Amino acid sequence: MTIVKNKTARVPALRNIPVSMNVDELRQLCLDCGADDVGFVAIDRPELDGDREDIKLAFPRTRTLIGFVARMTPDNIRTPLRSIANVEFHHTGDQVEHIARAVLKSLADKGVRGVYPSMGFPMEMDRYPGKIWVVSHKRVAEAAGLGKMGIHRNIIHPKFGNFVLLGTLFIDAEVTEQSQPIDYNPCLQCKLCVAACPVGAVGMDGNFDFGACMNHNYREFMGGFQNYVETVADAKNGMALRGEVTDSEHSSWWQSLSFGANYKAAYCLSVCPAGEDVIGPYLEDKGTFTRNILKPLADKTENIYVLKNSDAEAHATKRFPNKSVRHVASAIRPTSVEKFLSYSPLLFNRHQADGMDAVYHFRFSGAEVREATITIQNETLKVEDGLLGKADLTVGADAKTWIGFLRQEKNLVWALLTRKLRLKGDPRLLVKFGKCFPN
Ligand code: B12
Ligand code: SF4
Repeated sequence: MTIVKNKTARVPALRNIPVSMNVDELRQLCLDCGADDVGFVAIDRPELDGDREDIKLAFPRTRTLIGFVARMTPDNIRTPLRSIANVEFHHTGDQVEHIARAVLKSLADKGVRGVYPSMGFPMEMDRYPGKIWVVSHKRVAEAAGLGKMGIHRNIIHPKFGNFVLLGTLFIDAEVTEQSQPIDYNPCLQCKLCVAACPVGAVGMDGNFDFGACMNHNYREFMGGFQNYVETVADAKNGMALRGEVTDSEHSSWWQSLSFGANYKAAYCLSVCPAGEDVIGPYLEDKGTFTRNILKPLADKTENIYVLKNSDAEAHATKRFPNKSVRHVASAIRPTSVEKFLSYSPLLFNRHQADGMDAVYHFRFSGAEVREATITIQNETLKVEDGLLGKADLTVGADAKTWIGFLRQEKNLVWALLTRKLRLKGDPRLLVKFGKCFPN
């Protein structure tokens, strides 16, 4: 491999001055290590603005990010038998990390250092709930020209479609030429992903219901685990627990905890026809494609995990009467005012806000002093710093009491009586606000 050394650099392993690597040779190395496609992005590119601080924290010497994809076996992801899909998610995920390690090992021999963050888990759980991932592989992949996010917000590679998992490496060398994003989106706007998602997480307009996906698809991951443990702890005895959790659900948890957490759906990936290698059957006959791929997933009888009175529950009940709705507690519980404000747009159930037009002022005191305005209008929610415009309801709250109330640890009436929570305006607006955040 050609490494163009800076004239003053002497000992590669100890150097402080970046080397520049030949991009074609680096690409070939990544492909030889098992990547199916690869691209290169310099650390100062604007696409990395949201992640640069974490990248630098993980590896301060980072100069270039290598984004790459590993192909999955599409038919494994498409089958209604989800153990078959999950085994492919796990194996390809492991493969992504093996590829990253192999590339770094080779580069180390050439005096180039680097790190790789996990493909998925483990992530930085001391930040949970929050940005637990170190780098957004999707953002890197887009910048590295490996595809674009489709309506379902997964990367669609122009050739392999969305049947890819993504990996990223941070290295301390520059490359002779950077990659650029592709200039079109392979998403066909067919909306099959919208039709397939059992909890309506993928909106027709590209809106993504983060909470709905977390509560169902990620039932056997971190958020659902809290709820499962609390259900076990709250049960009076084993016999009573049988009324809450079925034998099949306990066993599914056991499998997830023993062999790696399993996804409940990922149907958005399963049905996506885009990508040169996979689009054939869809173009040949859309009706047959829909019958063969979408219908078995839609017809499958299975449990769907939703919050009571949520958009996800309304969607599952209306669209999939053959599936059984199971109520669960929210996978995301705010732990601070800061998290309450940053999570509100993600956990907002827009259809519950039908007809609402209200401005809320929040004044937090105590452990966190903060003022914010939340506006709910046209089924959208906006959070802004400070007290803006005229409030329909002003909520003055001790920060810890408010968070305790949201976490169902503190009682609203007690909070009002003790003046830890004060309302100015129509109190019914607080009830309406609560409806937008079922938990
Ligand atoms: C967080 C996360 C999730 C979240 C949010 C999904 C999402 N749309 O981003 C949940 C838990 C719901 C999820 C679900 C899935 N995920 Co996921 N997930 C990630 C993770 C860790 C980061 C995603 C990310 O980049 N977010 C930021 C921006 C770029 O994404 P966005 O779509 O614009 O933002 C949405 C959310 O992230 C959220 N959001 C934005 N900013 C912030 C900030 C905070 C603090 C929080 C909490 C949320 C949040 O709001 C947006 C709209 O809802 C990556 C791994 C990684 N380290 O990159 C895998 C990753 C994106 N997931 C992946 C997969 C495969 C899935 C699933 C199919 C899981 C499965 N196997 O069943 C589903 C698909 C859901 C979907 N349609 O998007 C793959 C995607 C592969 C591909 N071809 O694109 C990735 C890249 C893992 C990998 N290494 O391959 N995932
Ligand atoms: S299923 Fe259709 S609309 Fe959804 S992401 Fe794939 S191509 Fe786009």
